[in-house]
Amino acid sequence: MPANDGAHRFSDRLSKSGLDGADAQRVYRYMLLARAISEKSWLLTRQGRVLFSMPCDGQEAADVASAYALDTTNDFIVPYARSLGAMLVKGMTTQEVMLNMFGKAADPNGGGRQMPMHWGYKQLGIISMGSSVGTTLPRASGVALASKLKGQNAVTMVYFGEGSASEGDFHEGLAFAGVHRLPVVFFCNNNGWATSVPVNLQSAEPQIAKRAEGYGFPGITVDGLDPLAVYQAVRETVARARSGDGPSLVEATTIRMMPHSSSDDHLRYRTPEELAAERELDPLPRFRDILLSAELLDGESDQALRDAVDQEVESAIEFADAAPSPAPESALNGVYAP
Ligand SMILES: Cc1ncc(C[n+]2csc(CCOP(=O)(O)OP(=O)(O)O)c2C)c(N)n1
Repeated sequence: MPANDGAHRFSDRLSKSGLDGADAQRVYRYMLLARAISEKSWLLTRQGRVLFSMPCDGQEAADVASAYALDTTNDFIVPYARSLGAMLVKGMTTQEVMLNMFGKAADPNGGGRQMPMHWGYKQLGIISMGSSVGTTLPRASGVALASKLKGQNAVTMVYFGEGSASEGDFHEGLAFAGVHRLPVVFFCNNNGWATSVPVNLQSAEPQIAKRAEGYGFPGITVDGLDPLAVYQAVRETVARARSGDGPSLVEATTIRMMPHSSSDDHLRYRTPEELAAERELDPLPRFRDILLSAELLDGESDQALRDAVDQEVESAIEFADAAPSPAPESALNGVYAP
């Protein structure tokens, strides 16, 4: 086998996906950053310094690569709590993420009033999420309808898990988008779990993408651990939405390497063996190996990148920890009309 065989095979895959080498490096950096923030946020909850976190470990490839397929300045994202990678691609800075984690006044997601990892950043086109899972789907269809009526040529991407797909809101959101051929991409992270409920107890048909047919538009299942596959699939659905051909449902099969949230202990319903086996599928080392064999990364540049990402997260934590809390008299702002 020629020494650079890996590089050739990768450049084929890259050109099929529509990304170039510099894009692949950027996607990798976003994935590293999402992982570092997720891991450090978990530690902050253990130290009692932040209230809550919902780790995205295992979903970085899906979230980063899907958002990378959007026009980040014009399109809308309706996130859910595990969409951290997509938030970073859409332009939220590490400092802003940490202001949210610490509930500080300058948090653009809610000025300290939202729960940690409950995203919503108007200036970036990130529509405020809600804790009630599934309610984001009809709202995303509403955002897509508004953007269509306004002639904004924007695509709306909504993120949710397979558990949310069992809620009535899923049906309403998809039915409305299908009838009105709205420019929306429904992006389901199927990590196999809704808190402690496995997908087979949630749905007799675990392949969520199949449901799209019932609403009159395409549904595809893609390997959510492979950022190139995700990008390629989502790019097509985004183009379809933008050209007026209507919605799509993308199901990315992912893994959940950590508990559901900082309030959960997954060892009460999963075995250590199962978790260890899942960890072997971690999308980060897998993508790193591909970049190494494609010569888009070497041991030294990888270490430098990881150190820089670590440093970025550490200094954002220091910054957010020291930032002012919201003024007590502002507690009811945005809750009741003045
Ligand atoms: C309507 C509603 N029911 C229950 C909950 C509690 N809850 C929060 S997240 C979640 C599971 C969501 O599972 P899924 O959609 O698969 O996403 P995942 O967390 O696995 O990424 C549940 C039951 C909630 N927030 N809202």
